[in-house]
Amino acid sequence: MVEMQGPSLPDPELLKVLRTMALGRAVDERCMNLQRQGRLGFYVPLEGQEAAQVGCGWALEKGDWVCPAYRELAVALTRGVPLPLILNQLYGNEGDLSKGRQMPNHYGFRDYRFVSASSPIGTQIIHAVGLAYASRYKGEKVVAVPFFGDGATSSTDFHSGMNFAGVYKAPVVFFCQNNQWAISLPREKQTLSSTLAVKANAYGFPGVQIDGNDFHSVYRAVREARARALRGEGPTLIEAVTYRMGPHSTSDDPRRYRTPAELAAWKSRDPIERLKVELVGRGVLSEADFETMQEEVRAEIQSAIQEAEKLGPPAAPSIFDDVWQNPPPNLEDQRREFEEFVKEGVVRP
Ligand SMILES: Cc1ncc(C[n+]2csc(CCOP(=O)(O)OP(=O)(O)O)c2C)c(N)n1
Ligand SMILES: [Mg+2]
Repeated sequence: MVEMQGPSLPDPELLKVLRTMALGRAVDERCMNLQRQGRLGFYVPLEGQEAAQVGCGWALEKGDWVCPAYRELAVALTRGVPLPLILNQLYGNEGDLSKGRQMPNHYGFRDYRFVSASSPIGTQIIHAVGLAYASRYKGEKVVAVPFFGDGATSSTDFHSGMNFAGVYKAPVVFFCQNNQWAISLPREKQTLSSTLAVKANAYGFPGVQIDGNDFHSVYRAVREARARALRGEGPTLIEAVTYRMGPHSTSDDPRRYRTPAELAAWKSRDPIERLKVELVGRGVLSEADFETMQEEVRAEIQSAIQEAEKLGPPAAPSIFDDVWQNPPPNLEDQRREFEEFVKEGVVRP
């Protein structure tokens, strides 16, 4: 594992990093509870992966493409996606850009080059490779970053994407969060490879394994991979070693497949605590300052939730939108018929 020492950014910026990580964690806690209360249908937590997600997001530039899986909420926050927009998608309300048609967590934010989340494992990897190849063809100085897990390294799309990007030197930063589990399947049973990073050797470009719970290591590794890609030297695979502290999603119970001792061992390597302790140690932040930061973050979330819950569902006839640029006559007929039903009160507006 590559060890990188010392702060990567000036302290005022590290405070913003810590706040973003704390925001990600607090959104997670609230959303898990909202789902248990029946106010959200489903949620995918990221707890434990804050340094990996914020570290990678922080190292990217505005024009870079992000191709996430379903767990990358803290990456969206780091890219500057407003929290209310994220919450509106989780609620599937009338403020949701995808008009309630996607599962919670499967958002996309065009203005932030945050591509719609991929649920079929690994598909976003080849999307990113295509985006990177096309961007270079158009002369844009940007990279594309697929985010994927340890489990996704067994997908066919991982191999196709890695091979194509290697051969064509596409400006891709393959960002793998090895969080040790693919739902209930542990990393050891996923592959016999000694590391996931070593898989890059087969495709002829560098693979680097880093401490994914250390913000500085992640930030530096991504900056370096990004610069290399833009110099025309090709892709890099980064394996950020981290841990999924929560369940896979609100639909499973991790106590059925992993031990409390394992969880405790990883909790002692909590990425937020680690950055906080460093900043407190250097006198940049006090414990009281951190508590204030937490309160601010909680208040921000509370007000965004209140706003999201005020919004109703998307207008029912909007199901006819966005599929055809010029809808065929039979669909126009159906829309008119449907609008009549709405007027008569047969279906809700
Ligand atoms: C092609 C495909 N096969 C199976 C699934 C079911 N599935 C959903 S998440 C998941 C595990 C993915 O693990 P990993 O890539 O490590 O990502 P993580 O969830 O740990 O972030 C599986 C098998 C799926 N979504 N798509
Ligand atoms: Mg995993």
